[in-house]
Amino acid sequence: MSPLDPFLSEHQLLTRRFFLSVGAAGASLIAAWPRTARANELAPELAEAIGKLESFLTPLDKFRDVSRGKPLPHSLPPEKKTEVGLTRETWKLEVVSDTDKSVTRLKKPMKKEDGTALDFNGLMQIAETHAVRFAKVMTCLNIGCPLGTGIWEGVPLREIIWRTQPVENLRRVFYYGYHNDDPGQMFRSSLPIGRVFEDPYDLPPVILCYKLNGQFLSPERGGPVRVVVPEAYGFKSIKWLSHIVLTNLGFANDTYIDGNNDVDSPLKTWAATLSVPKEVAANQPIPVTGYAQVGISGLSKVQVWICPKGQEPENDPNFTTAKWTDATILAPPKVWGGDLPDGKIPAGTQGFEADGSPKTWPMRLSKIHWAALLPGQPAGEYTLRSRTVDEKGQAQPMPRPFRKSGHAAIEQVSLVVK
Ligand SMILES: Nc1nc2c(c(=O)[nH]1)N[C@H]1C(S)=C(S)[C@@H](COP(=O)(O)O)O[C@H]1N2
Ligand SMILES: [Mo]
Repeated sequence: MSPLDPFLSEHQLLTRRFFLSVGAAGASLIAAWPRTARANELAPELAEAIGKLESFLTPLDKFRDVSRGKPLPHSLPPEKKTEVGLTRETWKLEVVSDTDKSVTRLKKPMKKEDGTALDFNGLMQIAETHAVRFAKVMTCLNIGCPLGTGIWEGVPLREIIWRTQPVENLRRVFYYGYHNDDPGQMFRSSLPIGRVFEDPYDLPPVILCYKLNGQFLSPERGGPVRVVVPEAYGFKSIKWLSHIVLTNLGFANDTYIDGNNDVDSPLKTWAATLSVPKEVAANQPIPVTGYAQVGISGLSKVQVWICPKGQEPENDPNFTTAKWTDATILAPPKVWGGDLPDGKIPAGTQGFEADGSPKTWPMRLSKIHWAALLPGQPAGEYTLRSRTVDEKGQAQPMPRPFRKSGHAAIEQVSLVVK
């Protein structure tokens, strides 16, 4: 088998799936297609673009890295990793109260000095009965574009917190990871305790994560153990976790609060293109593909709009009066990618049936793909835009348009028709 084989078969499946799904779901799209296209047939140029799409789950070496620290903790030599607890054999987690500033009482704190810190074996013992898995796209609030989609596995953080037997005066969880023992390098985050104790709106729990796509978490992704907050931007998912501090302080102490960021912002729904021809012949249909991040408000539609350059409607910054047309949201893939062992969605992954098919689609907190074949245009310069409409009918960039709570601006791409 050549290294390309899995890649090709995955794309063929994806393409075939699109052929099958397009008949009913894409009826409105087909109306806009050239007359030569029959209802259950795809224009070859669109089939080709769909065939080249990335997989739903990101291969482990394709995740993008957003790490601070000098040196980067994941780049330390093996001896140093062993020494500072960045291996599964030497990892230790302290869970203590913020004794200086508040009066949170823990009957059983977990501390290195008295030998009660949690180690990896201890975590695995809890995992035997409490492990959870869910799909999530990791997105940096500052960078905007998704860094990768994975199935993250871990133990709910509340399982560890309850073992410390907190008694009262507990309002927030502060947490941080290894930072070269230099306070200036500490990367911190925090959550209200209520979010950790209970999962609102059918969200998965906040976890102490030790596996990604069925394999132990690599140093780059924050191994041995990182926090993963399902609905949050990346900065809440602290890597190389070493300390949890339970506090009665009532405010966020996240590193990301510096830089004017909105640290309480959950993932937004928005779309972007992946392939748009730079130049097309006049009156030839235009194949376009893209992705959408499915935020907390879900996704009902992806829409596209091609506009002659400079002909945008006036006094309508969000283009709400433009002639948007629906793109086709691609059906769930048969092959998920992401280097999953045996290519299978791990058993018991939240949001998936026992046979590995998704319970809902498009899946919330993930990244899905879409395609459209736009009708041909006369020669000229154009701007192509794509946008999402969420399950509540809110079109991008609404309902939360400001940049510092995460990217949601409507993307624009230039296109020349010759
Ligand atoms: N300890 C630590 N955790 C961290 C960071 C960091 O620099 N140090 N970066 C955060 C930011 S800003 C993001 S967006 C995500 C990125 O996760 P990734 O590198 O696995 O893609 O990790 C977060 N966790
Ligand atoms: Mo980030």
